[in-house]
Amino acid sequence: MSEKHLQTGDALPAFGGKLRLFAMRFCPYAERSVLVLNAKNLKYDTVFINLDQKPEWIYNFSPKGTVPALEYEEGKALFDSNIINVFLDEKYPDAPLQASDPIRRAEDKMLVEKFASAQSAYYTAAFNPQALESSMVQNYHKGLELLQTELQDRGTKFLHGDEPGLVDYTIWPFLERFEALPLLGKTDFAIDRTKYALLVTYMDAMKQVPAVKAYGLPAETHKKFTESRASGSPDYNMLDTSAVCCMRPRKKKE
Ligand SMILES: N[C@@H](CCC(=O)N[C@@H](CS)C(=O)NCC(=O)O)C(=O)O
Repeated sequence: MSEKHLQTGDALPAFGGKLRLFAMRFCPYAERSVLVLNAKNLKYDTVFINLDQKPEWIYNFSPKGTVPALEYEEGKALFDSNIINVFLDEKYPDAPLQASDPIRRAEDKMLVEKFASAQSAYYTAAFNPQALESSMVQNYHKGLELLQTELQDRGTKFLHGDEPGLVDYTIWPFLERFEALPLLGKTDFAIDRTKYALLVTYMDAMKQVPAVKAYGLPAETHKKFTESRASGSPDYNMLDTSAVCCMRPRKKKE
């Protein structure tokens, strides 16, 4: 998979007949959909786009120009990670990722909703640190405590059960990025291994899930991308090896 991000003026690659996800490599919402596609073992293509110089054609798939968007048939697409993921789970029902109990499904959605204030605290800390307020740090820790309590109450390895489900794949991309905050000097956002022992065990288990292993990134990489974005020039192509793969050392002239 090329990690190069296409930009304004770049042509839309030909449709390959598979599901096609429009994404940005460091976008947590796009990661949600990648994880679900991986968890379901679906065949798909990925097109990464530069969100600062968007290719014109992204609006044919996503009216607001946001990622992720999923082209499920040539020229027909869905946008928004939650809409895409529920669609994928319902369209490809083998190994369902949502709870069969409607109440539990609703509880999972409420958990994601309640966790959202920790997500917004993360965004402020990472990209707009001068606007950070102590209430946001509190909201962040409330979010972590909420997850830990939920894991305790549910008594399962993952929030969904013995295997991860939609609720886990929806929340995980943010937990993955939270670990970059202390590396960026935001020590108030560190996830203390003693206070959050159960949550840390859960995070370690998530890192071993094949869908996550195939796409997740280490905190150090998120730190580097965050720094580039916070400085005003996001380095979208920092993982793109296609540019260097074929550069062979030149033969010395005899
Ligand atoms: N609610 C949307 C949010 C998607 C979103 O905000 N994606 C960001 C990248 S992480 C984006 O596309 N930003 C570009 C823009 O807003 O123009 C979802 O869950 O898919």
